[in-house]
Amino acid sequence: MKGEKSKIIYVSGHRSPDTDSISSAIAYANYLNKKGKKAVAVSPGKINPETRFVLDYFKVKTPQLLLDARGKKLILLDHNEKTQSPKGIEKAEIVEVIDHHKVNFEYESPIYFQVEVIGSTCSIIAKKYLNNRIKLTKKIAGLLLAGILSDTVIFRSPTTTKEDIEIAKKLAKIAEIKNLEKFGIELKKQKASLKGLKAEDIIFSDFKEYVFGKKKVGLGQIEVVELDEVEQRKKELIKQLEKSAKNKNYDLLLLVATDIIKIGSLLLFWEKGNYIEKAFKKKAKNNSVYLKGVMSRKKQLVPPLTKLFSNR
Ligand SMILES: [Mn+2]
Repeated sequence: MKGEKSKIIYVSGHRSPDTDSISSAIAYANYLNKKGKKAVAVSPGKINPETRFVLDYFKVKTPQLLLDARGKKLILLDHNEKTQSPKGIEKAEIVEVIDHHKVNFEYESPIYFQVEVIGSTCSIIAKKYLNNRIKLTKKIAGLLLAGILSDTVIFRSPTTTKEDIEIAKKLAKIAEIKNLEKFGIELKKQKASLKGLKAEDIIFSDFKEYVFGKKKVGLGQIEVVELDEVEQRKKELIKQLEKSAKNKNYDLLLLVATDIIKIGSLLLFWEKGNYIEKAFKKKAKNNSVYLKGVMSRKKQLVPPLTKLFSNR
């Protein structure tokens, strides 16, 4: 490695990047720059329509793609499971992790590792600015605010904490966003339409993979303002889940369609065993089940599955 270039720290969120991942990466790279460190925000995949809207809204440049992390120095944000990291992570140097998900991380040397029980990674990054009195520009405040609203589903998700709301209010002042609910719905609507999207794109647009013992589980989530479009394409989506599960060797593959207005989720799935009914203690029909009040993958969907598979 030649001199200066190898010292750059790449700040990256998870694959199938969402607004929390992209916004926190841009804001944290900027924070490190302010502290005199060479850091640059990257995206390990295509920017989704919601994040595109946010970047355009606050006139922020799209981070460059990082498709191969091999040999690079990395800070991981908004995830800590290697299956969700940029490709090539096994051959990268990880220097820090900042996250708000369950921990499933191992590394050969000590690193900075910060996980908080909070609604978004953007909330953690915003606190760093506020606590260290680093000036928040309108752009950075706007990005961080969007990340909080997106991840907490405009404070509706059970992952939302008092702190998230307090921080969001401070950021909104700086970002000059007067109506958080209105801005949040506008942002959430960007991803909501399934028109023109292939079943496969719908399943994998916001997708996370988990390994529970020997079981491989994939969980895609979409947020909608009504479930009609999903209901209409149910058969097609389940067929695709089966196809993808067999191709990619999943024991359980799920698409969770979350209605952010009614607050509940329709689960469509393909499974090798009878997992869903057991995990959620609810009768399923034709590879689908509706769970009232459920909207958080990390707090309401992953824990019952983790429990089920660890009891086997
Ligand atoms: Mn997040």
